Amino acid sequence: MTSQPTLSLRDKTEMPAFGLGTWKSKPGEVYDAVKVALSAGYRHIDCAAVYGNENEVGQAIEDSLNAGVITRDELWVTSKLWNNAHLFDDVRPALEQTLADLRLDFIDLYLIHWPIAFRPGVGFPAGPEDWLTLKEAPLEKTWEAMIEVKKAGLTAQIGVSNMGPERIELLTGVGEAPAVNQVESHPHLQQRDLLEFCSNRDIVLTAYSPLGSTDREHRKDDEPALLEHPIICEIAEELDASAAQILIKWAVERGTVVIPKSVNPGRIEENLASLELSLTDEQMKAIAEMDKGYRYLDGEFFTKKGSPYSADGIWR
Ligand code: NDP
Ligand code: 1BO
Repeated sequence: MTSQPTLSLRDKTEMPAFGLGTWKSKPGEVYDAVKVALSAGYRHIDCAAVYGNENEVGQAIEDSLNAGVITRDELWVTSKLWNNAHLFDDVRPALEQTLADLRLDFIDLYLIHWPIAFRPGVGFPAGPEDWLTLKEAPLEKTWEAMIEVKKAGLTAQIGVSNMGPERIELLTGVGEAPAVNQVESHPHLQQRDLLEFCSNRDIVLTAYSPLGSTDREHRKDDEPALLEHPIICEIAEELDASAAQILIKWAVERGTVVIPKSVNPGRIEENLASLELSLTDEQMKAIAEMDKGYRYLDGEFFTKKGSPYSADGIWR
């Protein structure tokens, strides 16, 4: 079985550096995907309440635990607080719902999903009245509640997602620095400054959409195809590997956690096998040249007419 690299968190907990993404994995597909992944050797599943599939993910985890495929100690489960539960009193119930869906007593990591707030009960805003500003739902209060759920043992670690240095400093000032920051990262968005900022503060960076998030709705016609990029394809040929495997191994080599999504059994195994590859310094250098600050997820869902948020303001 492929050996699993880990990254050390500030408290010396080892976090598996490779996991399975579950955004857009449909109910009806995600149960099998998680079971196949855990049987193949995956040790980390990335979830979120808003993905609408935690119940099925939980069923697959429970069945895999009961079948002895893995033990709870070997498994890392991340989930995320949705934007409609940022008010202090809403954080714990949101995590309790996630725990019930995942059929777990605790998760390994709970993240604030976005620095964006909606009114309680709103899945996605339909009008201006559905949003809360960060004055109305301050991230510091949300973070205080995250610290409380950690103290209560509902999650072993707490962290953030889609946040930049200004917000990380703000939350750190509340009393505890995030353990992890989960952000988009791949060769076209290498996040070098943010990676350095996080590593100087013992914050692990998790790279989402490492393959370019090709199954998203509302893709732009002109978005770059990472999986077809000539540099990636050339390295893939040199190593007798696939383009996806090069992208995944690159992310691990540069010291990030990476969580490619797949519901296809062959690709689930292929992605895990990327951990066995070795990229040379020249290959790493060639990929380093591909950075162009390109975001596949540019925050457009949160900056529509009536929203108090702006695209530039999200990543601060
Ligand atoms: P990815 O970059 O992981 O791309 C997923 C797409 O790649 C799917 O279409 C998948 O298809 C395809 N794919 C998977 N493996 C291969 C392969 N070996 N060869 C070719 N195609 C492949 O996109 P995501 O945006 O889903 O990001 C990964 C995960 O990161 C998410 O699922 C989620 O868990 C997390 N995330 C977190 C966000 C946040 O705000 N914190 C935002 C976005 C993502 P198929 O399934 O058919 O194999
Ligand atoms: C709204 C998109 C969330 C993906 O994690």
